[in-house]
Amino acid sequence: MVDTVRVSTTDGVATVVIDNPPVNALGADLRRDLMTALRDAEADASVQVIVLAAAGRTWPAGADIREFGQPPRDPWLPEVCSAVAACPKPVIVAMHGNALGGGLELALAAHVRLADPGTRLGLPEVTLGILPGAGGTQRLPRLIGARAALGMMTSGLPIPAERALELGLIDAVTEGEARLAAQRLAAAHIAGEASLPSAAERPDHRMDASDWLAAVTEARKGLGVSRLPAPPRIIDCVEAALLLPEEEGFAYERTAFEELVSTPEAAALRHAFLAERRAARHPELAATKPREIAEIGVIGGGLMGSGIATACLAAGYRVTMIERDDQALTAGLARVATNRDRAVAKGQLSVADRETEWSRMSGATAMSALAGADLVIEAAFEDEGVKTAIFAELDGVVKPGAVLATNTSYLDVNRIAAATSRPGDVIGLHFFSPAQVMKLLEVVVAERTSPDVTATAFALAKRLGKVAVRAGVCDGFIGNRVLTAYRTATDFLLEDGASPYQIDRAMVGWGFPLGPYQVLDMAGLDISWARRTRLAEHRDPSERYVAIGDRLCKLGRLGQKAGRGYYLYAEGARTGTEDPEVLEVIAAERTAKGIEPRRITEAEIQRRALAAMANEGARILEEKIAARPSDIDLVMLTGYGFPRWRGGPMQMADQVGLLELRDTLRDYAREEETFWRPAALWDELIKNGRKFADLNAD
Ligand code: T1G
Repeated sequence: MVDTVRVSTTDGVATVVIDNPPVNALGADLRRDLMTALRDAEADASVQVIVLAAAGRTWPAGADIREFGQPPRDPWLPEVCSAVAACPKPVIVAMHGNALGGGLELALAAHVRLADPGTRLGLPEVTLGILPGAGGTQRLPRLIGARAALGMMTSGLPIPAERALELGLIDAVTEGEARLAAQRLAAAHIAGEASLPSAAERPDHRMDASDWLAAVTEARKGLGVSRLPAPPRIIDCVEAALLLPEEEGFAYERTAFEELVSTPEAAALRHAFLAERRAARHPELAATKPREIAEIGVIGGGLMGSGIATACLAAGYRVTMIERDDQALTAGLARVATNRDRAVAKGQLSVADRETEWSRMSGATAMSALAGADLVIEAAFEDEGVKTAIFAELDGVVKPGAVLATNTSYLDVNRIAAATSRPGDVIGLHFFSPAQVMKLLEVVVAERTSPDVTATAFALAKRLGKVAVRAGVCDGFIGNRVLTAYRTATDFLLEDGASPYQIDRAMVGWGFPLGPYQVLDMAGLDISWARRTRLAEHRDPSERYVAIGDRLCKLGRLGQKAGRGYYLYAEGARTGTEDPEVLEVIAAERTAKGIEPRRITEAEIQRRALAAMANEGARILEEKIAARPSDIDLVMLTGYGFPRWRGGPMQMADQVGLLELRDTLRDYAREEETFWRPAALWDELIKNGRKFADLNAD
């Protein structure tokens, strides 16, 4: 058994160092070792003060998320925190890195809190669908007031050490390492040269009950109708911290925590957290060293190219933009400049840093300017001929070992790679617009892509602050394939009797920020029309095809940009109004197909949407386009607005139940066999009593 705690005692000071990499998560073994160390220090007559510190890159970043959903193991974290608070000898905690969740709650139980200058402190439990369950909802408001405490706990956002000091959450931001400062303070206290802050000296905000209750009322009003169960319960716990005796307040918090930790929302949010970290793990990459990237070339200065260039520039790379002529280049560079000016306006970038950064940005109209690039990202017109010509030219320009990436959103990366003499250096990097904002990056690995090129793509994504998901080569990779299935299902419903407005309301009610037809209007109906047209020759004539979207495009109803699509848009409006003309087009399509419209419920819309997405996900897994179900979920959560607190289509399929969903698909397949036929994977999992989650091998 590896000891997770090291103790050393000098001149009456016991220093207890937590050492449980990578983030000192407060798992069961660490909690046990911490209790033992605390009790030993209490019992040791030579110890007068206890310093609690952590090794590695951070103070405990929370409870161990991987333990949730499993039977809890003694000692529970609240018990450890209570032991710290009840310790008869002063406990000084020395924080650094990320003092989050249970880690901050452990510090809240101590008598004195010191933090390194770069420390971030927070209670992010709400982002996991739960609440601080180790005394945070009781101790934090007493220390910093209910209003500030509620802000921290309902937002889940961390604050810097300096702000924590202002609030009274910590006693000092140390000069240099907090552990050394804590040991010095302990020694001075023992020598009678310094007094430790005492509980009596601290404000107890329970004294101002009216302000506390006002803060609770404000927080409740501010919440409105919360889709998530945790925020209102956090507010209830803070209210209880004032109104109930201490022990009852802690018990109330524990009950609320246990309610929340077993909710489907909490399971989904934990799933999303672990999925993000799992996505970068692929066995063949484990021992693969990424190539060094310093100079990046971006071909194309349009919306995508300028967004990609912005993201690379902001991440510290030297960036050269290539455009076909001076006019286009000037426009492309101006787009990047505007993007960075926005960052300055938002306070994300100082004017001085903006100037320094811009010195790393250049442009050219000749591909030869990329001779020194370590990576080239092509973001030219979405046409195979255009792209293969660019890659053929690049092949003769860039240095050996340079990585060549295409930002194509659906084209065959194998065919683009074949245009070069170095297919091993070619990969797909599918950014989402706006590329400087959207987190998702589909890393499209072609047949001959070298593993170190794939590793380079993941390393680039991490440096860009993106969530990278590995995809195989196919039309639509992962996200657009699942989106197309979702839209096909809703198009069928349009023909069968639903209106686009009813469908959008149903999907927004289910948790999407926008319904499928609102998204189509925003993106432009012509984009998916072009895809349908491109795939028309491959379409099975026996398959059901809904031509409503094509009809609307032919009427010039291309969406917001045309002032009308599925909705009607007043000049400059981004929110549309329902349009009877669209309903007439749909009615005409039904008549032409002899379809008698039927009543369709919100529940059916939501169920068909989920079934279609999960079934396409199962097909994507069977074809090995995605490595695991949680990668599919991650794509939909980070790139397509799937509600994070539902975890993604594969997580939802597990929660609904594979047997139920498989049988639903079978029922639908009786109407339209090809589209709704359940993938074979459903039967395989059901037969073995497994879920999609069982395929998410870490
Ligand atoms: N539990 C278990 N593993 C964790 C973890 C955690 N709390 N936090 C991180 N990891 C793993 C992560 O999976 C990855 O593993 C590695 O550490 C590096 O993480 C009672 C109940 C701290 C800001 O929500 O926000 O306390 O993939 O890639 O980018 O009230 O990790 O290498 O195997 O994210 O430098 C509350 C969650 C828990 C903080 C560091 N705490 N963590 O970011 O590294 S609930 C949190 C983070 C709780 C109490 C309640 C970040 C980070 P692997 P990483 P990073």
